[in-house]
Amino acid sequence: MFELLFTDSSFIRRFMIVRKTTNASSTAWQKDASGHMKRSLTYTISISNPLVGKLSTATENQTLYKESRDGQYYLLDSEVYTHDVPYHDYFYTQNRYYIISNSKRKCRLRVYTDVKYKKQPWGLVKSFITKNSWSGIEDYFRQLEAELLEVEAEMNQGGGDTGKIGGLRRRRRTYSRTLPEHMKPNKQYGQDPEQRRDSNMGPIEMSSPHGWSSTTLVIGMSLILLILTLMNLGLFFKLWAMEDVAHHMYLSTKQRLRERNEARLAPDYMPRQGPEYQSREDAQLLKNVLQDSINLLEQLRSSLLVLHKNFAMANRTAAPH
Ligand code: HC3
Repeated sequence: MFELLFTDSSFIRRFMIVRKTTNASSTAWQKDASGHMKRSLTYTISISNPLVGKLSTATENQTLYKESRDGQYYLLDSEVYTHDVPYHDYFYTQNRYYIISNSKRKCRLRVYTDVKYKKQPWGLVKSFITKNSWSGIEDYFRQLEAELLEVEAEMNQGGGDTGKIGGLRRRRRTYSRTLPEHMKPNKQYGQDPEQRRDSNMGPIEMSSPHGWSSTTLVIGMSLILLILTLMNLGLFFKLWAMEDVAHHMYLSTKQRLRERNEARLAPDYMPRQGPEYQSREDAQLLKNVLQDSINLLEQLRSSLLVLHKNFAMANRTAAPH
């Protein structure tokens, strides 16, 4: 297994062709000062995610720990840096490969993967990176698993030459695989990964680090969004009503002004109001207009405060925990 995955084997070359990985080159395994073996690879990966460019160069630094025992167990860490994807300067991927020999002809491979952050991005960006990285990583390891199973089938048929594909059909077998917490199968599919695979249930149910399934999260967020929408609708009607009030105010002020002008232009035989009375009436009119404006502004202020609160709530909901 170590040779298949971590040397220039015909398996890994074939796998690179399947993954449309090109321009691969690697340094030789070399012991470092602390006694671990190191090598680094560079290659160009092709990406099927429509949100990302089609190609990206990548550097992979691999460390084979000195605690490894040839033919018995291997502990290997690899850090993968993808250079030409969005937000590439924020993250890298850490893979830990564990190979343990079960018997002379059998071994178990475990892979642990984590998306590591070099600097902390804004909440939404972080969830975008995590989501898209995980889907690419999952896709890669599913394919690696399928190819390894194919090689195993070839070997069991007596071929033993891991370099040839030989037109074999994939044989399904029971196998176990340890998924990281956030990828563990949902109970409704049963605990056996094979069962889930055969039931052809579509995408695997993911759960958050807090143990909530993605469905629960989606339902929760939809509810919050619904409440926010209702609150915004309320706000919309309130503003509408305010516009109505403003219109009435405008009409009544206009009416009052018209009445006052009519009174001024009234014929001489009609009793006239003295200048003192008129200025008192003007002041009263102005006072009314000012009071109405103050009321309107206060209503506007409270509505804007509600809107501000809604935005803050929406931001908190959108940011991942
Ligand atoms: C999915 C991935 C590119 C492929 C990387 C591979 C599968 C390459 C071969 C290595 O042996 C294993 C490996 C580890 C990490 C994988 C990368 C993680 C993230 C990257 C995506 C294309 C990045 C998309 C994230 C985005 C959209 C924010 O840029």
